[in-house]
Amino acid sequence: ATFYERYHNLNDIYFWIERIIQDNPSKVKLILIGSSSEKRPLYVLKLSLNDNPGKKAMWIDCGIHAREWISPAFCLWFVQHSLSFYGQNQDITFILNNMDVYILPVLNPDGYDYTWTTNRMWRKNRSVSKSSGCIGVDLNRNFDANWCTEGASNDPCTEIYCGEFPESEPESQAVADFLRNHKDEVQLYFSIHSYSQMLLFPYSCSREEAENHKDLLEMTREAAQKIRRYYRNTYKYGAGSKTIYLAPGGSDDWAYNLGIKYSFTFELQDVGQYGFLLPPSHISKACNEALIAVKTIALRVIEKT
Ligand code: 0X9
Ligand code: ZN
Repeated sequence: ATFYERYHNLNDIYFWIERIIQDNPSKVKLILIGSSSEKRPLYVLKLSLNDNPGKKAMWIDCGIHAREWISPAFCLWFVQHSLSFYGQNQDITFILNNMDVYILPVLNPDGYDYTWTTNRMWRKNRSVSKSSGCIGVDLNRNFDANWCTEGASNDPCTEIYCGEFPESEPESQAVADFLRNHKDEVQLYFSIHSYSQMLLFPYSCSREEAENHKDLLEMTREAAQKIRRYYRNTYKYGAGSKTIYLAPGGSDDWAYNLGIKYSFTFELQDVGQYGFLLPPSHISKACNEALIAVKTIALRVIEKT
């Protein structure tokens, strides 16, 4: 198996980032957007393969939930694919000629490291709640989108703890600050999770329909169809609240309300056989499925704008 067909611990991912920057200095820039609650750096890679003036951008974050290892693996896969196939593959070339890509490979480094050293099933970040002594905020309940209503918990000892206030956590604050500062540039937002094989879009924080619901539905329908056709696998698609469950404070809904009208959460493989413990032998197919979905949607967004 190649490097990209294995899972990597946090240190190896930091080394990988360094190597990617060194080997591709004109194509990839390193941006430090903040640090985690245990003071680890939060690095974003900016892929800019073409200097078209006024180019727009897409954002992809991975690893917001610590135990969803296929997610950081996808971010690495995406970077590798972009750098290897720009100028070779028609779709990725067209996409990168029209968009820069901001990639955050591990949004929750403290939690990710903890799943490698101590508890494989950890989900949240690693900040300590003063009142209870319990550890961790669910970073995908900590954004300012109907924060801490039904589908989140204000009990620090639960897996879906929303935090003390919106953006109370340095990880969610760093992402929110970066996107606020780049909101005129970023047109398309992806957050990568596992598992359950779903292509989701706003809203998850309420049962309301997004203003461009029909567009989003059509884009995810087409992406799911491509996955079925090319990889013989089934992904559900639809608004989060109806397709998975009501869950407020998520990054996708927050980004949508900021004005990023093409905002998606992908749940990658599988549907529960291995769950979060997806074997490394499945990485390649899982990532290629997600890749074709990202490409399909990016092409549609470029077409519309
Ligand atoms: O509950 C979540 O945060 C996501 N599912 S997971 O099993 N990976 O934890 C779904 C997120 C969907 N989007 C929002 N809730 N905003
Ligand atoms: Zn998740």
